[in-house]
Amino acid sequence: TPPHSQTYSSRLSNHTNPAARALLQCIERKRSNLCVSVDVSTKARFLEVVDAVGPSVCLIKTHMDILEDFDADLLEQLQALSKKHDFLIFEDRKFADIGNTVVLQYSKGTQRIASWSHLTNAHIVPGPGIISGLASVGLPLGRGLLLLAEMSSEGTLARGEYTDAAVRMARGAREFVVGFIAQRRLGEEGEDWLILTPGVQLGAAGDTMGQQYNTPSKVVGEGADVIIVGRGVYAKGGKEEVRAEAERYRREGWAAYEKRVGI
Ligand code: 5BU
Repeated sequence: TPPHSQTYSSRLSNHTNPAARALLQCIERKRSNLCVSVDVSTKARFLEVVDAVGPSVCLIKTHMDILEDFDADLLEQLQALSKKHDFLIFEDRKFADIGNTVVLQYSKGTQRIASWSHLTNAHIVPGPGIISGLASVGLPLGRGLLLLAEMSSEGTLARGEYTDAAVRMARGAREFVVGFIAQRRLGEEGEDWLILTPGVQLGAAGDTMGQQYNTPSKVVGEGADVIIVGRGVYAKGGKEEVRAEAERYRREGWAAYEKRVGI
């Protein structure tokens, strides 16, 4: 059976990367294939949203470079919440430089991304050197990488042959590359890649800057293993509303998964 019709737990045996395995296990434990993208710019709001959605998610996606008051304490508190609520962390940094530079960006600077982020992602534009660079930092720490094979935005150039090239590049680094950011299942039948899909919202077609939305049931039906929802969850307002929205997306995403695998 292709990964598309397998349960998350049965797919564990297809994965050796520790971050991929931890994610699959967390998904099953919490019955959640929801990742919330917390794109807010203050520490107080960031921690409020993470604490509110924590019980409903398997993964928190960050853009740590948009925090105005970023500090070491924020990372400590995020890691404490990750233990309290049982979720993994994915820094959506979209690395895009030569190997030597991404090594520095991933391991050093003020954020030391590799030290706290279980998953991160990279563009394939530079060629395979970007993967070997990131792997030299991430593999010893048990981290995993997602390649950007497709994007959700209108007019994206990441399609067709570009997407195929991303899959080929991933095959050359199977230990570290655990899957793709994509809008649908990628790879051949015998391959098991984790597919994480942004551009998900209920009741909106897009925003004013090119974002395009699909529903959880649509993208999970197309092969998404994890749905990534940002404003659909946190734009609603206070902590209780945010908590309720996250739970609504968790239920939708899980129901779509059960339908896909037929359980
Ligand atoms: P939204 O509020 O649900 O639209 O946020 C989507 C998030 O996913 C946001 O952090 C984007 O940077 C991210 N994203 C995306 O929207 N589309 C893509 O193709 C990729 C990332 Br890759």
